Amino acid sequence: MASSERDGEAADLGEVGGRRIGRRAVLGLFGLGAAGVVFGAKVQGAVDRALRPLTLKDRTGLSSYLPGSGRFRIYSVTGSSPRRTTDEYRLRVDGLVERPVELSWSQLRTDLPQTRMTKDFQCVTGWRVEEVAWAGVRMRDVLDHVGVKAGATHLRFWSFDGTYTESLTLDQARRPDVLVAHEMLGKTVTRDHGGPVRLYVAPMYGYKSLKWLDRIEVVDRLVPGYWEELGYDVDAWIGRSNGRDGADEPVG
Ligand SMILES: Nc1nc2c(c(=O)[nH]1)N[C@H]1C(S)=C(S)[C@@H](COP(=O)(O)O)O[C@H]1N2
Ligand SMILES: [Mo]
Repeated sequence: MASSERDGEAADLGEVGGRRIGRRAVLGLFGLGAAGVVFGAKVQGAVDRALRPLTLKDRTGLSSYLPGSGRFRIYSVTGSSPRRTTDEYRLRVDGLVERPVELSWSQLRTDLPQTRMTKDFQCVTGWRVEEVAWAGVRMRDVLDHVGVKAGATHLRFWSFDGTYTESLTLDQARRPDVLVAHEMLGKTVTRDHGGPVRLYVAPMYGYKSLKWLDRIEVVDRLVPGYWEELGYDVDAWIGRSNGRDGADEPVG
């Protein structure tokens, strides 16, 4: 329970094309320190409310290093970015399926229907990047490819960072805006952003969008993911979970 192990969405590896600021620094700004981590969502809500005037100001460019600046922060709970080339890459899909597979990069791009969408990305800590271009395969097309067996209820996702995990219900996973993404921001998902293949769960906070996707396991029970074990909501609907954004904001 050391606070350093629970330091928000650590480690923050910095920003793309912007100034680097750690979550610790943001919390420190408001004198919350590790309390923001221990009390999780409630304190985070207070942090976000406190940040709101600053985020508004941010639109004028006066404080572009604060959350809300429209830039991605690069997160990795392991503190590093694992490397896998597109040639080496395999996506394992197994568990309660008719035809377990290991999909290569090219199979993922040619054997399965391809989808593109442009949608926002929002981290539960308050930063948001609007109109991000994504391309990949809908999760439901992956599921149809392998054939889900009766009795299956949930999916588990594993990262090849060896640590991060996530979960979705089958119903959530079958939404048209849940993607096994191989392109982000107009090119192959970069290593720092979780390439070559990551999840993009559009209607939920960023922590559901697991990076460095290694394996999808179809199961018959909920197994909470990495952050969920530390208190984040399993159902991470934007605007409806973790006490943020007001409860009645539309999802999606
Ligand atoms: N493997 C892995 N996936 C992860 C994370 C992580 O630390 N490790 N962080 C999550 C969180 S909290 C967010 S907001 C997004 C951030 O994506 P980015 O690093 O591409 O900005 O990745 C999510 N997926
Ligand atoms: Mo996040």
